[in-house]
Amino acid sequence: MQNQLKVIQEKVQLKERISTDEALFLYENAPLGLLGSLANQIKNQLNGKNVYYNRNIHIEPTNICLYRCKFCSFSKDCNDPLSWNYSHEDIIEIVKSHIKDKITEIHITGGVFPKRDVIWFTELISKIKETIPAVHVKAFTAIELDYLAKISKISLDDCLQKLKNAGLGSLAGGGAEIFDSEIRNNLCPEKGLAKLWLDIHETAHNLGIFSNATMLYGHIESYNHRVEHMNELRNLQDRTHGFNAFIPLKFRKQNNFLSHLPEITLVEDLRNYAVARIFLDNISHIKAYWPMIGKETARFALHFGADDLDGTIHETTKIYTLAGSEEQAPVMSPSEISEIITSEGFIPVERDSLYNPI
Ligand code: V47
Ligand code: SF4
Repeated sequence: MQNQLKVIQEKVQLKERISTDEALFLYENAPLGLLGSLANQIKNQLNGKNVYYNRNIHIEPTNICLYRCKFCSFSKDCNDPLSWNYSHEDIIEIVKSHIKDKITEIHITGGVFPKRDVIWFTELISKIKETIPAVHVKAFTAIELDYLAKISKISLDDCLQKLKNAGLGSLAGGGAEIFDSEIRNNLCPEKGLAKLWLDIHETAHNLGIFSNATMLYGHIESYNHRVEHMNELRNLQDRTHGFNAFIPLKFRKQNNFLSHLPEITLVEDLRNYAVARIFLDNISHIKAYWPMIGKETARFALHFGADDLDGTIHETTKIYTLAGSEEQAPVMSPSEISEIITSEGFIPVERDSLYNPI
């Protein structure tokens, strides 16, 4: 075992890629301290002491969703008193209320709504860009896009091109969950096979639209499923170089069909950040998404490979508050984020959505 760890350590030193077997070996056998030190080495090679954040809000146009993923605490039927469904005007009001916060990014994801086509979304994006011309619109999971193209009766290429022309800047990383077909079929059969998610991101990258990649972990999957998932992402990134960041999303258990499962420990979260940083040698940024894991875990993650904390949020997302995150009203000012980063020994860098320093 010591020998295999040494081989991996040498590979990291020489900036060589580790194999899927080696990633699995790290998950199963490497001590936490060693994982942190290897992940830090790679983080330093890629980003130095920089830790990135941005000024952003999330808009969730609706929580009405046709699908019922087992891990989801967000989706509702249209007659549920807890459902919402914003109009363009509602959304533009939200956008206007955050002009004073100097936001540079608006992240838009929501349920798979039965009756909203590409015209509704192109008009929405155009109105947002009229309100704040310089803002970057990062929107849609691949799953939303697939449905949008289908109900609009156009090809995915055409759908993406129309959204890009309206001002779409990049795609959100959600909907990836776990690519293994058995697990995927068990958790979220309506989302289709992994190939669909991967093909949509590849199409977007080929049209010059960057995107993020996620992995939902800590539920019924094995280490091997996580490695296979990240391997698919690494292979696609080799072809397109279109992923900006990888975001591990920790399964939170409240108010969903998997509430009987325990949530995994902080140590497991940190091991996961570290293995991701070591394995995904071609994705520059690993995001510790603080509204989901909480500020304290996000702090720790900075020592296990994460170099991005996402943004200021301004209490605009409900996906994780409904699922039981520590952050029931997520908002951080730029100075609070900077203070966290500085107190952990790193350099805060405000970024735009493509990781250019502002
Ligand atoms: O696909 C849903 C996850 C995703 C739960 O691109 C859950 O910067 C944990 O796309 N426990 C949607 N996770 C969110 C998303 C996202 C979030 C932050 C940043 C970015 C980005 C994208 O949320 C879903 C699913 O994987 N999710 N329910 C839950 N109970
Ligand atoms: Fe709908 Fe997304 Fe929730 Fe699945 S995860 S039920 S697609 S809102």
